[in-house]
Amino acid sequence: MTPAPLTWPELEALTDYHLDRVNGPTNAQSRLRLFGHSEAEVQVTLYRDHHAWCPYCQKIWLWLEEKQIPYRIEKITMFCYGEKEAWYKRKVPSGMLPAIELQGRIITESDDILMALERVFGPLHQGMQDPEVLPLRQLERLLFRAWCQWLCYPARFPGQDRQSRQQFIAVVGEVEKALASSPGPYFLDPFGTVDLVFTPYVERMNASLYYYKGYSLREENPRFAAWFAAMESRPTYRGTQSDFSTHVHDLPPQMGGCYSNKTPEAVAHQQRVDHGPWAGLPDVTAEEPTTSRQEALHRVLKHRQTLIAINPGDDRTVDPALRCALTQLMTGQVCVPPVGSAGALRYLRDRISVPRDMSIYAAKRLREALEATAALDSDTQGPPIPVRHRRDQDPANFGTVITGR
Ligand SMILES: N[C@@H](CCC(=O)N[C@@H](CS)C(=O)NCC(=O)O)C(=O)O
Repeated sequence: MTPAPLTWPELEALTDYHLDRVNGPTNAQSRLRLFGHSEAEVQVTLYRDHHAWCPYCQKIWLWLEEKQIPYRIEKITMFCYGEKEAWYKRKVPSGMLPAIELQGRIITESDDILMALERVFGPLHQGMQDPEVLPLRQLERLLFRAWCQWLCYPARFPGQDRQSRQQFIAVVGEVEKALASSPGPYFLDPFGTVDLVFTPYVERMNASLYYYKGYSLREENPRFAAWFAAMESRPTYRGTQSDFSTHVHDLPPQMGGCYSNKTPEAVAHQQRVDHGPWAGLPDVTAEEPTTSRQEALHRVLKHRQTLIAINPGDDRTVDPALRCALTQLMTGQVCVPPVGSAGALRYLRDRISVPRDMSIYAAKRLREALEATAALDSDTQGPPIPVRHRRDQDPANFGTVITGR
Protein backbone atom coordinates (compact mmCIF):
# COMPACT_ATOMS: atom_id res chain seq x y z
CA MET A 1 0.00 0.00 0.00
CA THR A 2 1.42 3.39 -0.93
CA PRO A 3 0.34 6.37 1.17
CA ALA A 4 -2.69 8.43 0.10
CA PRO A 5 -2.01 11.94 -1.20
CA LEU A 6 -2.17 14.78 1.29
CA THR A 7 -5.45 16.72 1.34
CA TRP A 8 -5.55 20.34 0.14
CA PRO A 9 -5.63 21.71 3.73
CA GLU A 10 -2.65 19.46 4.64
CA LEU A 11 -0.75 20.79 1.65
CA GLU A 12 -1.66 24.39 2.56
CA ALA A 13 -0.04 23.86 5.95
CA LEU A 14 3.27 23.06 4.24
CA THR A 15 3.97 26.49 2.74
CA ASP A 16 4.17 29.97 4.15
CA TYR A 17 5.78 31.37 1.01
CA HIS A 18 5.12 35.07 0.66
CA LEU A 19 6.38 37.63 -1.79
CA ASP A 20 6.07 41.38 -1.43
CA ARG A 21 5.16 42.11 -5.04
CA VAL A 22 5.20 45.87 -4.64
CA ASN A 23 8.41 46.53 -2.74
CA GLY A 24 10.11 43.13 -2.69
CA PRO A 25 12.39 41.50 -5.28
CA THR A 26 11.66 41.62 -9.01
CA ASN A 27 8.87 39.23 -9.95
CA ALA A 28 6.56 38.54 -12.87
CA GLN A 29 3.31 38.76 -10.91
CA SER A 30 3.49 42.43 -9.89
CA ARG A 31 1.00 45.02 -11.10
CA LEU A 32 2.67 47.87 -9.23
CA ARG A 33 6.29 48.45 -8.22
CA LEU A 34 7.10 51.16 -5.70
CA PHE A 35 10.60 50.44 -4.30
CA GLY A 36 9.60 52.16 -1.08
CA HIS A 37 8.12 55.24 -2.81
CA SER A 38 4.50 56.35 -2.54
CA GLU A 39 1.96 55.51 -5.26
CA ALA A 40 1.54 59.24 -5.96
CA GLU A 41 5.09 59.27 -7.35
CA VAL A 42 4.32 56.80 -10.17
CA GLN A 43 4.92 58.42 -13.58
CA VAL A 44 5.35 55.30 -15.71
CA THR A 45 3.06 52.48 -16.89
CA LEU A 46 4.71 49.54 -18.64
CA TYR A 47 2.51 47.60 -21.09
CA ARG A 48 3.97 44.12 -21.45
CA ASP A 49 2.75 40.63 -22.30
CA HIS A 50 0.83 38.39 -19.88
CA HIS A 51 3.45 35.70 -20.37
CA ALA A 52 6.40 37.86 -19.30
CA TRP A 53 8.04 36.41 -22.40
CA CYS A 54 8.41 39.30 -24.91
CA PRO A 55 12.16 39.97 -25.21
CA TYR A 56 11.81 43.68 -25.96
CA CYS A 57 9.62 44.04 -22.87
CA GLN A 58 12.26 42.29 -20.74
CA LYS A 59 14.76 45.04 -21.64
CA ILE A 60 12.45 47.80 -20.36
CA TRP A 61 11.34 45.75 -17.36
CA LEU A 62 14.97 45.21 -16.32
CA TRP A 63 15.82 48.88 -16.80
CA LEU A 64 12.96 50.03 -14.55
CA GLU A 65 13.90 47.45 -11.93
CA GLU A 66 17.61 48.34 -12.00
CA LYS A 67 16.84 52.06 -11.73
CA GLN A 68 14.11 51.39 -9.14
CA ILE A 69 11.68 53.74 -10.88
CA PRO A 70 8.16 53.36 -9.45
CA TYR A 71 5.85 52.01 -12.17
CA ARG A 72 2.59 50.25 -12.94
CA ILE A 73 2.29 47.13 -15.11
CA GLU A 74 -0.55 46.42 -17.55
CA LYS A 75 -0.53 42.97 -19.15
CA ILE A 76 -1.54 42.45 -22.77
CA THR A 77 -2.18 39.29 -24.83
CA MET A 78 0.28 38.61 -27.65
CA PHE A 79 -1.26 37.60 -30.99
CA CYS A 80 -0.08 33.98 -30.92
CA TYR A 81 -1.63 33.38 -27.48
CA GLY A 82 -5.11 34.85 -28.12
CA GLU A 83 -7.15 37.96 -28.80
CA LYS A 84 -5.42 41.32 -28.34
CA GLU A 85 -7.32 43.56 -25.90
CA ALA A 86 -9.42 46.15 -27.79
CA TRP A 87 -8.59 48.89 -25.26
CA TYR A 88 -4.89 48.36 -25.96
CA LYS A 89 -5.39 48.61 -29.74
CA ARG A 90 -7.08 51.96 -29.18
CA LYS A 91 -3.94 53.13 -27.36
CA VAL A 92 -1.40 51.39 -29.63
CA PRO A 93 -3.09 50.58 -32.98
CA SER A 94 -0.35 48.12 -34.07
CA GLY A 95 -0.91 46.15 -30.84
CA MET A 96 2.89 45.84 -30.51
CA LEU A 97 4.68 45.48 -27.19
CA PRO A 98 6.30 46.94 -25.24
CA ALA A 99 4.81 50.40 -24.79
CA ILE A 100 5.03 52.80 -21.92
CA GLU A 101 2.95 55.70 -20.77
CA LEU A 102 5.37 58.29 -19.45
CA GLN A 103 3.97 61.42 -17.91
CA GLY A 104 0.79 60.94 -19.98
CA ARG A 105 2.52 60.20 -23.33
CA ILE A 106 2.47 56.77 -25.06
CA ILE A 107 5.85 55.63 -26.39
CA THR A 108 6.53 52.45 -28.39
CA GLU A 109 9.73 50.81 -29.77
CA SER A 110 11.98 49.54 -27.01
CA ASP A 111 15.01 51.65 -27.95
CA ASP A 112 12.91 54.83 -28.12
CA ILE A 113 11.38 53.88 -24.78
CA LEU A 114 14.80 53.51 -23.16
CA MET A 115 15.95 56.86 -24.55
CA ALA A 116 12.77 58.58 -23.33
CA LEU A 117 13.24 57.04 -19.88
CA GLU A 118 16.88 58.16 -19.86
CA ARG A 119 15.81 61.75 -20.61
CA VAL A 120 13.52 61.81 -17.58
CA PHE A 121 15.36 59.60 -15.07
CA GLY A 122 18.98 59.60 -16.29
CA PRO A 123 20.86 56.69 -17.93
CA LEU A 124 21.62 53.32 -16.34
CA HIS A 125 25.35 54.03 -16.00
CA GLN A 126 25.89 54.45 -19.76
CA GLY A 127 23.29 55.98 -22.13
CA MET A 128 21.90 54.35 -25.27
CA GLN A 129 23.75 56.90 -27.46
CA ASP A 130 27.05 56.73 -25.59
CA PRO A 131 29.96 56.22 -28.08
CA GLU A 132 31.06 53.09 -26.16
CA VAL A 133 27.52 51.71 -26.19
CA LEU A 134 26.64 52.21 -29.87
CA PRO A 135 29.07 49.64 -31.38
CA LEU A 136 28.04 47.08 -28.77
CA ARG A 137 24.38 47.63 -29.65
CA GLN A 138 25.32 46.96 -33.28
CA LEU A 139 27.17 43.80 -32.25
CA GLU A 140 24.03 42.59 -30.47
CA ARG A 141 22.00 42.99 -33.68
CA LEU A 142 24.72 41.14 -35.64
CA LEU A 143 24.53 38.26 -33.16
CA PHE A 144 20.73 38.32 -33.39
CA ARG A 145 20.81 38.03 -37.19
CA ALA A 146 23.37 35.19 -37.16
CA TRP A 147 21.18 33.36 -34.62
CA CYS A 148 18.00 33.77 -36.73
CA GLN A 149 19.89 32.62 -39.81
CA TRP A 150 20.92 29.41 -38.08
CA LEU A 151 17.75 28.67 -36.08
CA CYS A 152 14.83 29.85 -38.17
CA TYR A 153 15.52 28.46 -41.68
CA PRO A 154 15.43 24.81 -42.73
CA ALA A 155 18.69 23.58 -44.30
CA ARG A 156 18.24 23.70 -48.10
CA PHE A 157 21.62 22.20 -49.08
CA PRO A 158 24.07 19.79 -47.44
CA GLY A 159 26.45 21.64 -45.17
CA GLN A 160 24.13 24.65 -44.68
CA ASP A 161 23.64 23.92 -40.99
CA ARG A 162 27.43 23.75 -40.52
CA GLN A 163 27.88 27.03 -42.42
CA SER A 164 25.23 28.85 -40.36
CA ARG A 165 26.77 27.45 -37.20
CA GLN A 166 30.22 28.74 -38.21
CA GLN A 167 28.78 32.18 -38.99
CA PHE A 168 27.10 32.31 -35.61
CA ILE A 169 30.21 31.10 -33.78
CA ALA A 170 32.29 33.76 -35.56
CA VAL A 171 30.03 36.50 -34.16
CA VAL A 172 30.08 34.84 -30.73
CA GLY A 173 33.88 35.14 -30.97
CA GLU A 174 33.48 38.93 -31.43
CA VAL A 175 31.21 39.06 -28.39
CA GLU A 176 33.72 37.04 -26.34
CA LYS A 177 36.41 39.56 -27.35
CA ALA A 178 34.21 42.49 -26.33
CA LEU A 179 33.57 40.86 -22.95
CA ALA A 180 37.29 40.08 -22.52
CA SER A 181 38.22 43.73 -23.09
CA SER A 182 36.14 44.87 -20.10
CA PRO A 183 37.73 44.65 -16.62
CA GLY A 184 34.73 42.90 -15.01
CA PRO A 185 32.27 40.23 -16.18
CA TYR A 186 29.93 42.77 -17.85
CA PHE A 187 30.19 44.40 -21.30
CA LEU A 188 31.32 47.72 -19.83
CA ASP A 189 32.40 48.60 -16.36
CA PRO A 190 30.21 49.09 -14.39
CA PHE A 191 27.22 46.96 -15.38
CA GLY A 192 24.71 48.98 -17.42
CA THR A 193 22.61 49.52 -20.53
CA VAL A 194 24.63 47.21 -22.81
CA ASP A 195 24.07 44.25 -20.51
CA LEU A 196 20.32 44.88 -20.65
CA VAL A 197 20.43 45.18 -24.43
CA PHE A 198 22.10 41.76 -24.75
CA THR A 199 20.11 39.95 -22.05
CA PRO A 200 16.80 39.01 -23.72
CA TYR A 201 18.11 37.42 -26.90
CA VAL A 202 21.23 35.88 -25.40
CA GLU A 203 18.94 34.08 -22.93
CA ARG A 204 16.78 32.87 -25.85
CA MET A 205 19.85 31.88 -27.89
CA ASN A 206 21.23 29.84 -25.02
CA ALA A 207 17.93 27.92 -24.73
CA SER A 208 17.09 27.45 -28.40
CA LEU A 209 20.55 26.47 -29.67
CA TYR A 210 20.93 23.95 -26.85
CA TYR A 211 17.62 22.35 -27.78
CA TYR A 212 17.42 22.66 -31.56
CA LYS A 213 21.13 22.55 -32.48
CA GLY A 214 22.88 20.73 -29.62
CA TYR A 215 25.07 23.81 -29.04
CA SER A 216 25.55 25.13 -25.51
CA LEU A 217 26.35 28.84 -25.79
CA ARG A 218 26.85 29.24 -22.09
CA GLU A 219 29.03 26.17 -21.57
CA GLU A 220 31.20 26.57 -24.67
CA ASN A 221 32.21 30.21 -24.17
CA PRO A 222 34.00 31.18 -20.93
CA ARG A 223 33.26 34.94 -21.10
CA PHE A 224 29.59 34.29 -21.76
CA ALA A 225 29.59 31.83 -18.87
CA ALA A 226 31.02 34.50 -16.55
CA TRP A 227 28.56 37.09 -17.90
CA PHE A 228 25.54 34.82 -17.31
CA ALA A 229 26.77 34.03 -13.80
CA ALA A 230 27.21 37.75 -13.06
CA MET A 231 23.72 38.49 -14.39
CA GLU A 232 22.31 35.76 -12.16
CA SER A 233 23.88 37.44 -9.14
CA ARG A 234 21.40 40.31 -9.69
CA PRO A 235 17.92 39.86 -8.15
CA THR A 236 16.54 42.04 -10.97
CA TYR A 237 17.65 39.56 -13.63
CA ARG A 238 16.65 36.53 -11.55
CA GLY A 239 13.10 37.91 -11.34
CA THR A 240 12.80 38.09 -15.14
CA GLN A 241 14.80 34.93 -15.99
CA SER A 242 13.07 32.18 -17.95
CA ASP A 243 14.03 28.51 -18.37
CA PHE A 244 14.83 26.26 -21.34
CA SER A 245 11.46 24.50 -21.30
CA THR A 246 9.54 27.77 -21.57
CA HIS A 247 11.72 29.37 -24.24
CA VAL A 248 12.06 26.44 -26.63
CA HIS A 249 8.29 26.08 -26.94
CA ASP A 250 7.46 29.80 -26.93
CA LEU A 251 9.97 30.63 -29.67
CA PRO A 252 8.63 28.68 -32.72
CA PRO A 253 5.36 30.63 -33.15
CA GLN A 254 7.13 33.93 -32.42
CA MET A 255 9.99 33.31 -34.82
CA GLY A 256 7.97 31.59 -37.58
CA GLY A 257 9.63 28.23 -36.84
CA CYS A 258 12.76 26.79 -35.22
CA TYR A 259 14.56 23.97 -37.04
CA SER A 260 16.46 21.17 -35.35
CA ASN A 261 19.65 19.89 -36.99
CA LYS A 262 18.80 16.48 -35.45
CA THR A 263 22.40 15.83 -34.38
CA PRO A 264 22.79 13.28 -31.54
CA GLU A 265 23.57 16.22 -29.19
CA ALA A 266 20.38 18.06 -30.20
CA VAL A 267 18.28 14.92 -29.83
CA ALA A 268 19.75 14.22 -26.37
CA HIS A 269 19.17 17.85 -25.30
CA GLN A 270 15.55 17.74 -26.51
CA GLN A 271 14.92 14.59 -24.50
CA ARG A 272 16.43 16.22 -21.39
CA VAL A 273 14.58 19.56 -21.68
CA ASP A 274 11.21 17.90 -22.41
CA HIS A 275 11.41 14.91 -20.07
CA GLY A 276 14.02 15.83 -17.45
CA PRO A 277 16.00 15.68 -15.34
CA TRP A 278 15.79 19.46 -15.25
CA ALA A 279 18.27 19.95 -12.42
CA GLY A 280 21.72 20.82 -13.78
CA LEU A 281 20.56 22.11 -17.20
CA PRO A 282 22.70 25.09 -18.25
CA ASP A 283 19.78 27.53 -18.02
CA VAL A 284 20.79 28.54 -14.49
CA THR A 285 23.88 28.18 -12.28
CA ALA A 286 22.95 30.49 -9.36
CA GLU A 287 22.37 28.69 -6.08
CA GLU A 288 18.87 27.32 -5.60
CA PRO A 289 16.83 29.30 -3.03
CA THR A 290 15.75 27.28 -0.01
CA THR A 291 12.14 28.29 -0.75
CA SER A 292 11.78 26.81 -4.27
CA ARG A 293 9.50 23.90 -3.30
CA GLN A 294 7.36 26.13 -1.08
CA GLU A 295 7.08 28.67 -3.89
CA ALA A 296 5.95 26.00 -6.38
CA LEU A 297 3.37 24.67 -3.92
CA HIS A 298 2.13 28.18 -3.11
CA ARG A 299 1.63 29.00 -6.80
CA VAL A 300 -0.24 25.75 -7.53
CA LEU A 301 -2.44 26.17 -4.45
CA LYS A 302 -3.33 29.70 -5.48
CA HIS A 303 -4.53 28.58 -8.91
CA ARG A 304 -5.50 24.99 -8.30
CA GLN A 305 -9.16 25.34 -9.31
CA THR A 306 -8.25 26.88 -12.65
CA LEU A 307 -5.43 24.40 -13.21
CA ILE A 308 -7.78 21.46 -12.62
CA ALA A 309 -10.61 22.99 -14.67
CA ILE A 310 -8.50 23.69 -17.78
CA ASN A 311 -6.62 20.39 -17.69
CA PRO A 312 -7.88 18.08 -20.48
CA GLY A 313 -7.98 15.18 -17.98
CA ASP A 314 -11.04 14.24 -15.90
CA ASP A 315 -11.31 16.56 -12.84
CA ARG A 316 -11.96 13.58 -10.52
CA THR A 317 -8.63 12.10 -11.58
CA VAL A 318 -6.66 15.30 -11.96
CA ASP A 319 -7.38 16.51 -8.42
CA PRO A 320 -5.89 13.47 -6.59
CA ALA A 321 -3.12 13.08 -9.20
CA LEU A 322 -2.03 16.68 -8.65
CA ARG A 323 -2.13 16.17 -4.87
CA CYS A 324 0.08 13.08 -5.32
CA ALA A 325 2.64 15.15 -7.23
CA LEU A 326 2.53 17.90 -4.58
CA THR A 327 2.86 15.32 -1.80
CA GLN A 328 5.97 13.99 -3.50
CA LEU A 329 7.26 17.56 -4.03
CA MET A 330 6.96 18.46 -0.35
CA THR A 331 7.58 15.20 1.50
CA GLY A 332 9.52 13.03 -0.97
CA GLN A 333 6.88 10.31 -0.30
CA VAL A 334 6.06 8.22 -3.35
CA CYS A 335 2.33 8.47 -3.98
CA VAL A 336 0.81 6.47 -6.84
CA PRO A 337 -1.67 8.62 -8.81
CA PRO A 338 -5.02 7.32 -10.16
CA VAL A 339 -4.80 5.00 -13.17
CA GLY A 340 -4.77 6.95 -16.43
CA SER A 341 -3.59 10.27 -14.96
CA ALA A 342 -0.09 10.41 -16.51
CA GLY A 343 -1.19 12.47 -19.54
CA ALA A 344 -2.91 15.05 -17.32
CA LEU A 345 0.17 15.43 -15.10
CA ARG A 346 2.46 15.78 -18.11
CA TYR A 347 0.07 18.31 -19.68
CA LEU A 348 0.70 20.52 -16.67
CA ARG A 349 4.46 19.73 -16.60
CA ASP A 350 4.69 21.03 -20.19
CA ARG A 351 2.80 24.24 -19.51
CA ILE A 352 4.58 25.72 -16.53
CA SER A 353 5.74 29.08 -17.82
CA VAL A 354 8.79 30.74 -16.24
CA PRO A 355 8.86 33.43 -14.88
CA ARG A 356 5.11 33.99 -15.47
CA ASP A 357 4.00 31.26 -13.06
CA MET A 358 6.99 30.85 -10.77
CA SER A 359 10.75 31.25 -10.68
CA ILE A 360 13.17 28.90 -12.41
CA TYR A 361 14.08 26.55 -9.54
CA ALA A 362 10.47 26.29 -8.34
CA ALA A 363 9.50 25.24 -11.86
CA LYS A 364 12.27 22.63 -12.02
CA ARG A 365 11.10 21.14 -8.71
CA LEU A 366 7.48 21.06 -9.84
CA ARG A 367 8.32 19.55 -13.25
CA GLU A 368 10.36 16.83 -11.48
CA ALA A 369 7.50 16.00 -9.09
CA LEU A 370 4.88 15.92 -11.87
CA GLU A 371 7.09 13.70 -14.05
CA ALA A 372 8.05 11.33 -11.21
CA THR A 373 4.38 10.93 -10.28
CA ALA A 374 3.24 10.48 -13.90
CA ALA A 375 5.92 7.81 -14.40
CA LEU A 376 4.30 5.73 -11.63
CA ASP A 377 1.19 5.51 -13.82
CA SER A 378 2.42 5.12 -17.42
CA ASP A 379 4.53 6.69 -20.16
CA THR A 380 1.50 8.42 -21.73
CA GLN A 381 2.36 11.98 -22.70
CA GLY A 382 0.00 14.95 -22.64
CA PRO A 383 -1.39 16.55 -25.82
CA PRO A 384 1.48 17.92 -27.94
CA ILE A 385 2.48 21.56 -27.58
CA PRO A 386 1.37 23.51 -30.67
CA VAL A 387 4.15 25.04 -32.76
CA ARG A 388 2.28 27.61 -34.88
CA HIS A 389 0.48 29.31 -32.00
CA ARG A 390 0.21 28.93 -28.24
CA ARG A 391 -3.52 29.34 -27.78
CA ASP A 392 -3.29 26.47 -25.30
CA GLN A 393 -1.86 29.26 -23.09
CA ASP A 394 -4.54 31.87 -23.92
CA PRO A 395 -4.78 34.04 -20.79
CA ALA A 396 -8.55 34.36 -21.36
CA ASN A 397 -8.95 30.63 -20.54
CA PHE A 398 -7.15 31.15 -17.28
CA GLY A 399 -9.57 33.83 -16.10
CA THR A 400 -7.66 36.64 -14.52
CA VAL A 401 -6.08 34.61 -11.78
CA ILE A 402 -3.13 32.83 -13.29
CA THR A 403 -1.51 35.87 -14.81
CA GLY A 404 -1.64 37.76 -11.54
CA ARG A 405 -4.41 40.24 -12.37
N1 LIG B 1 11.12 46.94 -32.71
C1 LIG B 1 10.18 46.66 -31.66
C2 LIG B 1 9.86 45.18 -31.72
C3 LIG B 1 8.78 44.80 -30.73
C4 LIG B 1 8.19 43.43 -31.04
O1 LIG B 1 8.56 42.75 -32.00
N2 LIG B 1 7.25 43.05 -30.19
C5 LIG B 1 6.53 41.81 -30.39
C6 LIG B 1 6.66 40.94 -29.16
S1 LIG B 1 8.29 40.38 -28.86
C7 LIG B 1 5.05 42.11 -30.50
O2 LIG B 1 4.53 42.99 -29.84
N3 LIG B 1 4.34 41.39 -31.34
C8 LIG B 1 2.92 41.49 -31.42
C9 LIG B 1 2.26 40.38 -30.67
O3 LIG B 1 2.85 39.30 -30.59
O4 LIG B 1 1.15 40.55 -30.16
C10 LIG B 1 10.76 47.06 -30.31
O5 LIG B 1 11.99 47.11 -30.19
O6 LIG B 1 9.99 47.40 -29.39
